[in-house]
Amino acid sequence: MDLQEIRKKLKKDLDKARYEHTKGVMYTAACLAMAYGYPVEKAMLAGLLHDCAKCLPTEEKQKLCEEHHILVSEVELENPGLLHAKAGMALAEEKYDVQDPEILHAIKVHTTGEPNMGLLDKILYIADYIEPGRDQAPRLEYIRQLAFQDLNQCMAEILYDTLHYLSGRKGSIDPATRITYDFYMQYRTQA
Ligand code: DGI
Ligand code: FE
Ligand code: FE
Repeated sequence: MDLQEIRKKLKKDLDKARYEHTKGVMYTAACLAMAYGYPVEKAMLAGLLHDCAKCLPTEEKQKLCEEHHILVSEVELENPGLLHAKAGMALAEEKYDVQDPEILHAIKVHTTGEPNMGLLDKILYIADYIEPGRDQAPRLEYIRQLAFQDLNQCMAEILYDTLHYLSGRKGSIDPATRITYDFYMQYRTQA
């Protein structure tokens, strides 16, 4: 399946806003891939598919994970907003015929991150946060610049702001998000 064919299918799976966000992530991932010497087409594919399961009902996301023998944590069951990452990996493989392990892994960890992420993992995580359609996060201008200067420091700052944001909302924070921050905080230069 080429990018064009995937885009056509995806448009039916996502609502309009999510499809617009998806295009933003795809092109932003392409830019970061250019800046850091990662294959551009692979980055675009990851960006295109990262939220492919986002608009499915919770039960279908759970079913996808079950069928693909993906372990789902308690926190993911209680906060179904988290489940679309793992379910997305399953759907990317099943429906969009993606076999590349780097792409599948980047989709899997795009919401919480994990310690010691690979280059594509970081490109996707950061692109998701900074794509041009985003306008809610604090310090976006700073974080967007950092994205093209230092990926690890950028990860640290995004995770810091994300934990801060999540702690002010109800619902539990996924331990994976904290563990990821604990790893990346060594790259923070500000106190
Ligand atoms: O799918 P997107 O909206 O593009 O972005 P995303 O995959 O980063 O998901 C963001 C959503 O996930 C947002 O509603 C907050 C939620 N989220 C991210 N980290 C955590 C979290 N929710 C909980 N409960 N715990 C987390 O650690
Ligand atoms: Fe997402
Ligand atoms: Fe997203």
